[in-house]
Amino acid sequence: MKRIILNSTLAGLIAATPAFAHYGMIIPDDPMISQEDGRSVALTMSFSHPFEMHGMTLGEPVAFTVTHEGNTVDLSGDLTAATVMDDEGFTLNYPLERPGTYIFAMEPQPYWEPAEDAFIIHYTKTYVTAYGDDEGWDTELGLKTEIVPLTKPFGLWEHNVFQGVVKLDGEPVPYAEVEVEFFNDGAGATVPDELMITQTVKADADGVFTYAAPSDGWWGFAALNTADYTLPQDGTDKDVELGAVIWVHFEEWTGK
Ligand SMILES: [Cu+2]
Repeated sequence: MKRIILNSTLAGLIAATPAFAHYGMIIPDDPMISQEDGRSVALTMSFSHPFEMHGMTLGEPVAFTVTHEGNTVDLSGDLTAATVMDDEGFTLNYPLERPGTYIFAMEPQPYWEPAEDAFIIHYTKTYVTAYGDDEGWDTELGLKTEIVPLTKPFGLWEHNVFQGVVKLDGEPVPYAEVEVEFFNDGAGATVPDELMITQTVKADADGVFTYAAPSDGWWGFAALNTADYTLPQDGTDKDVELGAVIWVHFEEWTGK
């Protein structure tokens, strides 16, 4: 009897877990630009399944901004349409005129996902530091939903932990669920089980989560909450999944 109950519970869990997690993505060619690296950063934007390297369609974003020293500028008119992971995305070459941390953030159009019977909006961001100045690394942008870094979101070694606070409407979200996935770009990573493509951690009572990256590369963190509003699809009101996504690069350990 016990075994049957366990089995049906497992079946329910498997059915409820999407095989592939979607991620809004902003990937810089380099998160730490030094004088020798040049004077700009090249960004690639997509809506994808990062581990499988499978693209979905990213429409023209509602907003694409850069924030530096407290000033936020809209760059959505500067994006160039591009094919990313065989689907529609964007690129941007952005000149870094001064030292400090530049935070790039994207609000995409709501994405209708029939498989989840819901819309998805991933508020996506990443942090880039220029010319050896990390000032502003802990900047909170005040997005609808946002992961605010407690760990400096660049200059991390592989195996380091990354910590952040999940916020929704400016308030920490207790026990928020955070999905974690590796951008398998050229890494050729494989998994022993599909369940390991996306890992999940929960925030604590203060909305703080912790994750240790097993390798260098880009890691995406997506905190998912259901919006307090709906959007119409085919004449019906549908739920909206709000994702707070941050992309963090971990560096290869170059010690012994
Ligand atoms: Cu998808």
